[in-house]
Amino acid sequence: MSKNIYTHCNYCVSLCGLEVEVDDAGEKVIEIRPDRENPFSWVDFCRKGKTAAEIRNHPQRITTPMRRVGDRYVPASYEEAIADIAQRLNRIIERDGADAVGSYHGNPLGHNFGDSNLHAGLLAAIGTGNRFWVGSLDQNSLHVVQEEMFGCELMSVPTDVDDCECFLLMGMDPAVSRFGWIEIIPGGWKRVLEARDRGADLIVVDPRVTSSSKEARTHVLIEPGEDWAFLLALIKIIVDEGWNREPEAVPVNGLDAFFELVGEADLDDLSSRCGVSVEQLRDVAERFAKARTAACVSHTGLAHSGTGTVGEWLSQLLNIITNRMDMPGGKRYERGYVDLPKAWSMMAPKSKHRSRLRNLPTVAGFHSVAELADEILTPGAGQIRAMLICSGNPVVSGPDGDRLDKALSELELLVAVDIVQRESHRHAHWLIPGTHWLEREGLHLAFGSIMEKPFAQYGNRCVNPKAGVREEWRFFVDLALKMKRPLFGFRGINGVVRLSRALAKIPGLRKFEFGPAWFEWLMVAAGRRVKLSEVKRRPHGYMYDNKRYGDLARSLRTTSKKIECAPSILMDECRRLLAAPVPKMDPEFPFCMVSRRNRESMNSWMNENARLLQQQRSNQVEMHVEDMTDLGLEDGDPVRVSSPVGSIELTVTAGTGGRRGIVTIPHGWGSRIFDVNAPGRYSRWGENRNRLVDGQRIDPLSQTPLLNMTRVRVESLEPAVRRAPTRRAVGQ
Ligand SMILES: Nc1nc2c(c(=O)[nH]1)N[C@H]1C(S)=C(S)[C@@H](COP(=O)(O)OP(=O)(O)OC[C@H]3O[C@@H](n4cnc5c(=O)[nH]c(N)nc54)[C@H](O)[C@@H]3O)O[C@H]1N2
Ligand SMILES: Nc1nc2c(c(=O)[nH]1)N[C@H]1C(S)=C(S)[C@@H](COP(=O)(O)OP(=O)(O)OC[C@H]3O[C@@H](n4cnc5c(=O)[nH]c(N)nc54)[C@H](O)[C@@H]3O)O[C@H]1N2
Ligand code: SF4
Ligand SMILES: [Mo]
Repeated sequence: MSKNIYTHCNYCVSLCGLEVEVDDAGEKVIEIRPDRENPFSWVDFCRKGKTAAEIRNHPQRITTPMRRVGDRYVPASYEEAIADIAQRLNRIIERDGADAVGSYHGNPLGHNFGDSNLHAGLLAAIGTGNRFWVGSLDQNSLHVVQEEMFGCELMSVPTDVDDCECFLLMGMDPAVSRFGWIEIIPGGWKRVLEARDRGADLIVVDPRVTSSSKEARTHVLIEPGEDWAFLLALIKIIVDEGWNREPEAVPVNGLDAFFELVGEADLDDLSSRCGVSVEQLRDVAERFAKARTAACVSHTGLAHSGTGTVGEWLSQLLNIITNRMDMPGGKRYERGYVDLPKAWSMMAPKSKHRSRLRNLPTVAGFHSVAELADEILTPGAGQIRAMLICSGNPVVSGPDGDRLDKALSELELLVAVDIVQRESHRHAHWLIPGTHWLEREGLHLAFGSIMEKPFAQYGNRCVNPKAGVREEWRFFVDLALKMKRPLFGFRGINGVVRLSRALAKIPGLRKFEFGPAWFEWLMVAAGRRVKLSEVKRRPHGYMYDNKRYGDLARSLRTTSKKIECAPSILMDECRRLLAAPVPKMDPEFPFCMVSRRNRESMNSWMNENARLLQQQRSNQVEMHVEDMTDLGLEDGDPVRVSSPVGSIELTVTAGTGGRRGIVTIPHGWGSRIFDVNAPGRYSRWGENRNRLVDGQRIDPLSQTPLLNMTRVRVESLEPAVRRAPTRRAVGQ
């Protein structure tokens, strides 16, 4: 017998509603289907969601804590693991201070509020300022801009897709990656295409031809890294022509100072920087400004380009000066059902911590992965000696992985919490099992406030965790208790946790045990918009209100209570870019390497699933066909791609077009998965292109490494060293 459980997929922020058929015992997933009764979020359903149980049943899955003994791992109990880790961490803290314990967490942790909240509680208990996170490889530019303009790092304005009549999509490929970023727009791309079919204008700005750009009315083939110049040019044209409009829904400060800066810019200069003719700039500016409704949307293509923070700021300003902010069909703020700024200030408290070596501040409470290797490798007071890596793979997803790998190998203690042992965990002294979202339940309290509609869905547990595996949050809490350091740094809280655990042993009181449910109950009640019981009562999801406009003005957290249009750090950086000479081509490294995603893999962690077949062809170097001809290359030829920091070998293929001089290699490949039961045995797919990325080059404001702007050389491999294209490597 089987039963259906309704939940949502947790791989990407499309959060597709799912109908999961499981056996009666709750042990086995029989089939995963889209939940067509979900009123909002199932239409993106893809094979990653369909095959989710395969990751849960991964043959290399870690199902018990594993301790490294020599070159092998031996199983241990949680009690042994926690006692040993607590003792070693306390010893390091007593000897070298709390900053000697570092932490990195990756993307999947952010998909579970309970785990990420109590992970934050553990870090506060440890008291370290050396916190690193995936945001520095992803959305930091948005956090910087939101903090400066709205007064809160997480106050995001999703795109109001259904009413939009002119989309200007920059640095995103939603046909592949779906529409989400720090905006959750389930079915977003399909809804953009529907709007286009009803007559909406669709402009895509990307240096490559993509599945998304092929659907656009206009594809702007921009010079990578120059989106800021493109946006400033559009703004200049709009202001000069008088097409700008007073923002109706939001109070603003500093527009005059910003317009002064716009006046300093020269249109021809901006046009040559971004490689877009003045004629095309005028055309796009006019279409955007004159459309009844419009939205400029910028995503990771900008964030990874070195100038993404200024680009993101100008993208918000383009929306503001054309009256698209918190207006129908523009960008709309959804307050959600909890007070996110308050929750965020608890999870990522404003930190005055500065990095020891480069003296950089934190962004959203965390330092940049670009600094991590140096902070581990450089001796001196404050050197990181122990690391906790939770659901992340920074050796592959971040820059200069070889150096980070070396750094991780020199730690006194490395603890990895993950489903499997990947590249970043290979030197781990302890491997702690992670759970799969099919095995967890919970309401993501932060997602409601970046959702494009007032929608909430409780994630129901579909199957039991693998025997003996504890949810991550339990490990974080247990570790803080064992270390005798107060969770969240709140004195007395550990006693409350213990008391609740003792009470939970009494029949009928189990549900009162301390855990994520406490936060769900408290924060939803404090938000006073929905009742938790009502959300839980609707397993297909709950559209709890109608869309409304005007909340942004009421929610701004700047001192002036207005949107700050001319923050000094952004004005200064923009002026610096304007004054800087146009970057020259380096004859030794004449190509610019950018990234793209694959429909059927998820960053570095799904390219081993044999059922997701497309990936087997995808880890190739894509080049413009004319560039290939110049180098005497043919489709399928093996090539070496080198940058100043490394080189990799792959086969080449003719891309679909786009700007000449661009080399595209998807990220996320080349991560080994180790077999914890067979020392040294691993499997690996493809090559890690981020080995070519220099960790020293960062966007100065967001501290995001230039994952997209790597200067590379491409050489044909001599027939003597030709080898079969990398498919699957299995090693000892
Ligand atoms: N060149 C280039 N590099 C990029 C990008 C790019 O576009 N180009 N994109 C960047 C972006 S946007 C991101 S978000 C980062 C991602 O960077 P990371 O988050 O560091 O890396 P992931 O590849 O997502 O690795 C996630 C890890 O979490 C584990 N995991 C999955 N689910 C769970 C779970 O439920 N519990 C636990 N404990 N572990 C789990 C997986 O096994 C995997 O090891 O990569 C960045 N790197
Ligand atoms: N299938 C799948 N879906 C995913 C993910 C995945 O790994 N696989 N990852 C998820 C995550 S964590 C994230 S953050 C989102 C990211 O989602 P998106 O932000 O849409 O990321 P990409 O699909 O990599 O698209 C980035 C685009 O930017 C372009 N680009 C590169 N450099 C520049 C530049 O300088 N300027 C401009 N204008 N464009 C540039 C690239 O050519 C590429 O087409 O996707 C999510 N969805
Ligand atoms: S991975 Fe696929 S099924 Fe899962 S949320 Fe994203 S689009 Fe939906
Ligand atoms: Mo991401």
